[in-house]
Amino acid sequence: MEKHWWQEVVVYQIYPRSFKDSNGDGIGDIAGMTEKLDYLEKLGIGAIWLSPVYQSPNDDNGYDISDYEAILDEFGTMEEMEHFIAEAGKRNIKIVMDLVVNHTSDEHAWFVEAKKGKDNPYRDYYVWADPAEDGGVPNGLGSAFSGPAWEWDEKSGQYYLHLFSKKQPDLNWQNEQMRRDIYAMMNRWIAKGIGGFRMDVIDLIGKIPEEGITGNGPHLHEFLQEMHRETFGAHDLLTVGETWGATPEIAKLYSAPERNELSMVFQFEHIGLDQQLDGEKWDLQPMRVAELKRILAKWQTELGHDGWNSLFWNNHDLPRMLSRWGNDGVHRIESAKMLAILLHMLKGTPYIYQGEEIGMTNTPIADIAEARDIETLNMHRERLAKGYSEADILASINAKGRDNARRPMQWDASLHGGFTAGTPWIGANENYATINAEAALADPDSIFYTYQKLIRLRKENPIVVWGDFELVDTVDEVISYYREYAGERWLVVTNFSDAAQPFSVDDEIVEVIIHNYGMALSDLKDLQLLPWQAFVVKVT
Ligand code: TEU
Ligand code: CA
Repeated sequence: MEKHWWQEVVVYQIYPRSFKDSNGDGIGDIAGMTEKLDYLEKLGIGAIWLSPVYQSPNDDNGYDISDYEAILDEFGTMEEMEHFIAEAGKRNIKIVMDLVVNHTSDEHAWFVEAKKGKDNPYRDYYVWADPAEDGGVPNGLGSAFSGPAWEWDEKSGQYYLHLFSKKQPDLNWQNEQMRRDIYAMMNRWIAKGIGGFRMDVIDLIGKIPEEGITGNGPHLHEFLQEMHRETFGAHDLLTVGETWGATPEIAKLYSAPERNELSMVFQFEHIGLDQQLDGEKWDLQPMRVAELKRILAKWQTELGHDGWNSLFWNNHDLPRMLSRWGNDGVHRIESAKMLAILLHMLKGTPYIYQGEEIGMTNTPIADIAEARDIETLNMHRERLAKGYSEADILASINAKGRDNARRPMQWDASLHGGFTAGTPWIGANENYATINAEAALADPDSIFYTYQKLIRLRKENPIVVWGDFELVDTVDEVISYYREYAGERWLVVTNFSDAAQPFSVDDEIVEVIIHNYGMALSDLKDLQLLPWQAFVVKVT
């Protein structure tokens, strides 16, 4: 398999609204991000996945784009964006833009035109349908943000499709001219020297709404191969598709090199483990570590050779994993380091979400007035109407709400965690007084330096990038595996629990590579692992 730069780097995701505010308006901005490039260079990351910075009414915080080639006023100017790309490049950091082309904002010029009437040239850039026999919505398709996926347009007497908010009308990818306009826009961004694209819900662009098909539609891969040919295929860019429904077999269709589609995909099979099978994300069940182990191992072995894995615990849509499945209380430090070691020693490209590297935690709310995210606000309204108690709804929001990831990045112990000199658009977690980047940098034993070391290990040891994966058979709560490359063999051992766990193998330790508890390790026989203990050893 040909080797690429994006197989060897660690990617850092910035959610710009919450990363760093430079002008005191309480909203993160591009100048603020540029100020923090030295911090990211120190961490050692090789690319930044930048959530949308384009013009948007912010109905879905920028995932509703009204102009793909203008920068959101609150974030700054195109000149500042081009300066950011250049400054990142000086630090060997590539910028991976968020490509949101399953839908636009309803304020995008194309949709403004499309709504003018059925004969408008842009009408067919979107998905329209006549009412059903009873005058209601065309079919049962639902929005991810509650309610039907169809919005009535009085003027034309038709509905338009929106798999997300009604201010996010779905684009019609069957329309070739629309596709060509998207490719032209992508090429203009590529010409600015970006490092690639993260492709928002890209598995939905093959949808056939009249047949109720949304993900993995029949033309999906035809469109991606066309996009590859028409845009990034001529460049060595990182392209990662967000594909909620992917299995390893489907992931090969996206990432097998000979298919000329994408570098890799984000798959979410592990992410669904604490969701009731027949429920929504809000309907919780305990996560079983044995299941997590099985799924991680399956993706390592089934996608390890003819495709490429992305590796992540967190992003802007997910609660913070340290609170979700780790221990954000007495064992916050050890469990954060355990999560990092477990993930970063796997085969694939790891992604760090802003604040994960300093052990930031979820931020519970006591009142829905503290919530900002449209998904949460719509669910709150929908579940109240269905008779759920306020307490149950808030419990679900505190466990799984997206605002948990979107609280201001905690830079220091000053007001609002040093994120802004003004009033933040969303409150900071009060624990910024102790959990912040400044404190992390001053503490050689901090979670930050564990991430920094894991990134350095990846750069200095081919085994981490290219080594084969082999799962070790252990008790359910211990996830342990070998990595092997060119005669070298590393053993990764992690206790994914609050309790002591047994572990024993016959290998001899040649060298301790990393250890979250730090004390000496001399033997691997008949161990009693401490809560959240994690280490990597080179073995004979
Ligand atoms: O997310 C796709 C998506 O399906 C998520 O919204 C997911 O269903 C939900 O967040 C689970 O909590 C992408 C973006 O990452 C997300 O921020 C956008 O809201 C969405 O697409 C629409 O663009
Ligand atoms: Ca600002």
